[in-house]
Amino acid sequence: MLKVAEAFLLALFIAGAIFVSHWIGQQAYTWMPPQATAEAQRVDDLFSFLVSVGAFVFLGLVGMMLYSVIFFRAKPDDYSEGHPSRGSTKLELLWLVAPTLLVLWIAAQNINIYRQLNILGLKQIVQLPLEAPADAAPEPDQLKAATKQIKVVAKQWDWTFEYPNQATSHELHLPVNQSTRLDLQAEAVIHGFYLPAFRLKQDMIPGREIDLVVTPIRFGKYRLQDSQYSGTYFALMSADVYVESQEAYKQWLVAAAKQPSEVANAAIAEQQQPPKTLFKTGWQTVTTTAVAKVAASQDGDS
Ligand SMILES: [Cu+2]
Repeated sequence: MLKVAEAFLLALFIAGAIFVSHWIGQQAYTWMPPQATAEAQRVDDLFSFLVSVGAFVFLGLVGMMLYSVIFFRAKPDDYSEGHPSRGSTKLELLWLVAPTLLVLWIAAQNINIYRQLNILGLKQIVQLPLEAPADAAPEPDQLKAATKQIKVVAKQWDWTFEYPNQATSHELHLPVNQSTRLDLQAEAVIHGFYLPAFRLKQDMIPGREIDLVVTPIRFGKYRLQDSQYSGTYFALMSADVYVESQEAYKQWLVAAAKQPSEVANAAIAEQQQPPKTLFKTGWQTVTTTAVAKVAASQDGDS
């Protein structure tokens, strides 16, 4: 009878833990910035899944500890040693198999979401056969034909975006509800393309072109921030990102094509300020790529 009651209590506890950890996983959606891309929805699904799994393991372990403290507490005057339980094959097998299955499940979820995100980084480096077999009907969201391609160049210390109509700008403009392929290129050192609202973060390696497909779904202005320390003016390496209607995007492209690309950016402005130090050391400072280029071109003229 006691065994039945214990089994019932255990089942009740597991059901409760599943319910609570699922609820906590649902809350995880509110911890993130608003989802600005279709990709963000996938990443949030994965994050919510991981939070639920973590919550379930946490509740399970705390539940076991509480159960032991309540039901196996020593009597007030009992100072004897506890029974040294060792060598339980069943327990050791459980402790081996359960976490292994859990980790494999998490890995499978990650690869599944990664495939849907269509980030080519992994394929380029590891050449894993991520493509679905030719005869399999592709899932609608797996085949994201990115019609537009924008070249993103990161250099010390600014972002330059080159658009299909040859316009260049230090702002990233994207049409809403359309997949755009970003061709990420870095000059000189590693930079990181990081947009929290897009839930995308991709390192940019000099000498490598890494594609990133984004499908913005939410109008607005966002902030792109470099996520890899790239030297003196790293903190200033950020850019405005605009998600706008297809019409507005086309109009902006036409206007941008007429605009000469400005050189000035925060790093250059900062670098050109006279040093605010008490003592004039006269020590050389780090020149920004753009200043070096301007200086070189001026030398060429003279
Ligand atoms: Cu950088």
